Formats: sequence, structure tokens, C-alpha cells
Amino acid sequence: MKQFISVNDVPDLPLLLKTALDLKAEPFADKHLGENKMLGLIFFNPSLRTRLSTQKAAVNLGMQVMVMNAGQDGWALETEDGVLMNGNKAEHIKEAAAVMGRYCDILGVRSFPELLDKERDYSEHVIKQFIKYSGVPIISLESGTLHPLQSFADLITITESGIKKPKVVLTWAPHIRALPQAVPNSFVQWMGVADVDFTITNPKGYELESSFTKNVKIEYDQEKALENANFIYVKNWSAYNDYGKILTDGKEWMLTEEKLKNAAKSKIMHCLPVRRGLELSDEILDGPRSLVLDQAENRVFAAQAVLKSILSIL
Ligand code: SN0
Repeated sequence: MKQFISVNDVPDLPLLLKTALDLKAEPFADKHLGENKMLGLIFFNPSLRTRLSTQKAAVNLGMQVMVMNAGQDGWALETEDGVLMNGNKAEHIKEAAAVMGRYCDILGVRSFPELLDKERDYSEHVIKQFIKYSGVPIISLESGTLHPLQSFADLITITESGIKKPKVVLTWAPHIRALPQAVPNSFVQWMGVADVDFTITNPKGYELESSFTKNVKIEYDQEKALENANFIYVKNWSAYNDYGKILTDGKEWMLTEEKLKNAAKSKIMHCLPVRRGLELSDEILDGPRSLVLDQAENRVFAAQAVLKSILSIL
């Protein structure tokens, strides 16, 4: 694999999935593969799981890792082309990406959307600059529109259940901040190539960008959508059409046990961080339905499978 920006970069998904499950069973089986190879991670936004799981994955493969928080540990980066740099940004992404590419064999980049300008966010400007100027394979650690390492870990988690063609429902959840559409967009993409029966439920106005939801069932009645679900993925996102906006507090969309009466066996997923009492009830998060820690654990093996696949072509 040459880069990992979306599911479309994966040449053989069943093989990558098998690699991840094999690595979970034997995490140190390839501990010499990454010897003398350097992974660089650059974060424009906060991270707990992505930062730690990707480092752990690299170390399991014998790689070394360097981590940067852009704008905090390093210079504030200018990402626009052709600007006169007489403001507070000291370094251009062209040089920063190229320099990191000289030091590292693989680079991971986290860059959230600003949620102000739809075209800019959906053009994936920042990660594309890294692809263009670094000269090394790039892994998305969540970009403007996608979070493929999360979705891959989610697919691993669903696959581990062994349920054949499970019913998977992505449900919108309330939040107090405007959040990216990256996690839901990406989850929809990965469910699109998995053997699942998939439905999205959200309040009117929160439709995702239509190229992601082509051929996907959308059911605006949450209770109806949840019926007989095997997996319910809970996530907030801000509006796409009325871009980056919070349209409603949507309190009635918070998932509770009460809503699961027709989905008695359903497991509950969330990518974390989760706001208790707002997105999901304590009873669900602390109860036997919750898979959130399994998803987080699987982030290691998702990243390890991706790194292994990229290392094999270096
Ligand atoms: C991010 C998101 O894309 O929704 C990262 C998820 C992996 N989540 C947040 O930014 C949550 C922030 C908050 O204030 O709850």
C-alpha cells in the first residue's frame, strides 16, 4: 500500500483485515520489519487514541517514532499557496512537509476541518500538501473528511463478533460543539465495502455529503432504524449542507436503554472521546453492550496492519 488516506487506498481489504487479526493474536511477529525505519506523526489537533495506538503499532513493528504538535512544539504553519508570510505563521507547509519527509520513512498527519468553508475542507488541502511535498507515504490520522484508521478499527471490531451480515446502524447523537463529518463519512465508506446491512439515522438537515450516502438507507425515525440492530454506532456530526452548523440540540436523539427495546442484543460503538450524559448514557457506556474499549484497542492493530503493508513496499 502506497498511502492510507481512505478505504480506496487499500488494494486488498480482506487481506488487510486478516493481517490486523493475525497481528492482534501475535503483535510482535514482525518486530524486525520496521528496524531502522522512522515514523513521523504530526498533529494539528488533539489526540489520545490515534497518537498512542499509532506509536504502539510502530513500536510493535520495531520502528522508531517522532511526534510533533504543529504550532505548539513547532512553528505555526502556513498552508496557503502564494501568500506573503508577514503574519504570525513562520513556516510554510511546503518546507515543513519536505523536511519531515527527509527525516522519516512514513508520515502520519492529523488535520481536522475548520468547518468554516466546505470547499476548502472537502478539498483536503492540508493532507494533499503533505502528499505532494513530503515524498514519503502518508497515513491519515483524521483529515478534513475522513478517519480511515478509526473506521478500519471499527470494521475489525464488527468482524470479530463473527455475526454474518450484521445489521449496522449509524445514529446521530447530540453535542454542544460543531464536530467534523470525518468519522461518519469514513464509517459509511468502510461499511459500503463490508458485508453488512447498513442504515443511517439522523435528524433532517444532518444528511452527510451525498457521494458518501449514495445507495445507503437513510431512516429519519431513529427508533425504527434501530430495530433488530446488531451494532449501533453513535456519533455526532455538524451539518454538511448548512455547513458546520448545529441545527438543533437534538436531546431526544441521545441513545438510552429505553430506546433499545427492539434491539435487545445490540452492541454499542463510539469512536471516543464521548461526552457522557450528552451523546450516550452512563448505563450504556458502563454496561455489557459497550464495545468502545474494544474499538480503541483495535486501533493498534488497524495501524499496525497499515504500517506493515506500507513497510513492505519501502
Ligand atoms: C473528533 C471528531 O472528529 O468528532 C475526533 C474523534 C476521533 N472529536 C472531537 O473533536 C470531540 C471534541 C469534544 O469537544 O467533544
